[in-house]
Amino acid sequence: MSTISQSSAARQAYYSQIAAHHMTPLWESLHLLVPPEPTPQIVPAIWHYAQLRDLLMESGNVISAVEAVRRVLILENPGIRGKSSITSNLYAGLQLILPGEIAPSHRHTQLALRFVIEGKSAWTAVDGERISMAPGDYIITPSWTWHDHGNAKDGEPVVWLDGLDAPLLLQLDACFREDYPEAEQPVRHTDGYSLVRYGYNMVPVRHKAKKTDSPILKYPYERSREALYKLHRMGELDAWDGVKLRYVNPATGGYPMGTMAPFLQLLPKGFQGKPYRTTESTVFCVGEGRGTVKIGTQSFAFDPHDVFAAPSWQPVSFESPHEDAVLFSFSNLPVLDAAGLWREERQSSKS
Ligand code: GTQ
Repeated sequence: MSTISQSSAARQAYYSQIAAHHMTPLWESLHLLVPPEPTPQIVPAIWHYAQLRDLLMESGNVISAVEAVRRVLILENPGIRGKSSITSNLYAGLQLILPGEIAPSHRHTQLALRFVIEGKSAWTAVDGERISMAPGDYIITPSWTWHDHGNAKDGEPVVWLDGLDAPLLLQLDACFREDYPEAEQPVRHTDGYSLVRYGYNMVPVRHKAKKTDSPILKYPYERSREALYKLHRMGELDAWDGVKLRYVNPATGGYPMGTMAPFLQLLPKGFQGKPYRTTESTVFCVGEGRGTVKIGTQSFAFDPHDVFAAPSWQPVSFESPHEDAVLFSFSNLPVLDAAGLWREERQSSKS
């Protein structure tokens, strides 16, 4: 057999010929298409809330909630600016709602989570339930449910972190949206309804579990935090995670949302975590406390309400030398899990 090796000029001529037919040679990009391990374009990044808060508040003078529909500053990963993405397939933004404002009702196939950062006077209405928001609460807006947000006239500015699967759904060409004819949807249930029905290890007798989307719409911070602290007092401490729990759909035991998995973890004072890496892309938001996170080769000091992003397969480790820290996080784990693509490596030595 003879080996064929054309000059590069001849090859380029050939590539131009096939390009005219919308074709391209795999052999020029095989290494990119089928890499030996993940090659995320996103980079480890942190947004320091203390540095951003004034700018975020200023957005309240720039535009009203009604005109904006959602007054949100999108956190864009520096590795992929212009894509409205904090990781390859997750969206995150800081939403501000001022006293007396309504963010009008709509629904979309993208599902959203909220992690409340500051202020207590706002609510979100989801699927007929009016849900009050307090710092640290994790709130779900399931796919295709009407939702509008409001804030009391005599309230205070309220800020929360939005997490959406928007980049993934855009990639899948599966995005739909509808606007509700009124600013607010009718409220059928008061605050806490879904939590009472599903949050006590019982479910309504005729309940049929949906595969995705938890029937609990709000997981109050008090309860989630209490679980971590109680476990810690009972001696629980993982060398990588501290005390970490994942939020659950109580009716299935599975993820509370189809595409995003949320977590809460306690890093007790003095914690020096070992490094781990997973194929998840993860967004963290600091609920309380201070510490340091190492992501890949970068080290970031974090303070309350900071948001940071960890790319797939880069080692992550935490330290909280001076005080307890509580971190909320969400990742694309359910998608990886469904496709059998989740991998994890827990390194046994300190970084
Ligand atoms: O609150 O419905 O950050 O539709 C982006 C899109 C929030 C919302 C965002 C949205 C919302």
